[in-house]
Amino acid sequence: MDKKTTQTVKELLSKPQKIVVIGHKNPDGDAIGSCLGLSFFLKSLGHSPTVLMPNDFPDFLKWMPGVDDILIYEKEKQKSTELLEKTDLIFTLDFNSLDRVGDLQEPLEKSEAIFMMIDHHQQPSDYAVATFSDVGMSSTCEMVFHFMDALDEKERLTQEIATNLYTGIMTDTGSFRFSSTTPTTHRIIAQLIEAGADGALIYQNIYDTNSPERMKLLGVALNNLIILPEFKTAYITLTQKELDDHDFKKGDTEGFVNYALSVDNVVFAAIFIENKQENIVKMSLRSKGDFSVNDFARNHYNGGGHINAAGGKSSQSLNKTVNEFISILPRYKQELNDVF
Ligand SMILES: [Mn+2]
Repeated sequence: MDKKTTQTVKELLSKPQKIVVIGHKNPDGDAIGSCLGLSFFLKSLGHSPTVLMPNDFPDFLKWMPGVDDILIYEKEKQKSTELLEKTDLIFTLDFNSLDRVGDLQEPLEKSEAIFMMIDHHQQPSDYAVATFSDVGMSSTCEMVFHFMDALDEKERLTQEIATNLYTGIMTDTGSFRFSSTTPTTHRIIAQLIEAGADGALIYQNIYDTNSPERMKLLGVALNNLIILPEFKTAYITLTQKELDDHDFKKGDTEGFVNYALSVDNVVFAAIFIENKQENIVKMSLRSKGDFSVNDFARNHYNGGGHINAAGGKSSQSLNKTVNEFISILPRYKQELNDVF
């Protein structure tokens, strides 16, 4: 965090403030961890923070320290709106633009509070009085650590803060394996462990929580895996019936696409999931190296994301969507074969 932003933050926090800390819609480990970690820190400085999320989040995050005090906008609109009306400061964490908070966007835009952003996504909007944005960071949780450090308050690190920040860094780095994981990330992790974060327990709480139905659905997905060696591409399909047969819950297919990408010599992977309720096919796309699934999703599927991870959707049937996908691949043959 640069000197000017640090100075602005120090001034804003120089007297006790009412603060709302907000994460993005469909909050993940980094959004929840950074908001809770920051909130504990702000409380220790004498402020009155509340963590507010646009909507609910998966059960595997519901053990995190402080999680019971999170206010969920979708469930408590009135209370959330009143809170936003009387707050002094709003911290927005792990997102780059106010359209990432769903229905919470309107009350946020109406708010007269002072905004501060901490985030690691590209192209931050400029709504905040103080913006700490760095796309080189592994996670917003790592940035909350830097934020505490910049304010010379690192000694306020508690086990609660450390556990929250560790969780977000672990989940956003794919357990410390993505290229965004730097020596600094590991140095911070070391300090979080020293402050009481239990890495083995955190991993268990997050990843060893599969329902038997989800594991069987993964079996179906892997059985449906198709490899197209010519295009170094692999894809998975799941029909609505297959989901229904396995008591599908939101989030159950999270990460399935990565199995397709883990096949030797595959650099581009997709999963196509039929959604009869919305009458669409949802897809997740993953890639290795410099093949941009962000561009692919933007060009063909009304979506987008990051260079190696993106999403999109199609209003055609599952079969048509897959056939179309296969028909597009020859255009990318050279590019796909040039990866590595
Ligand atoms: Mn993040």
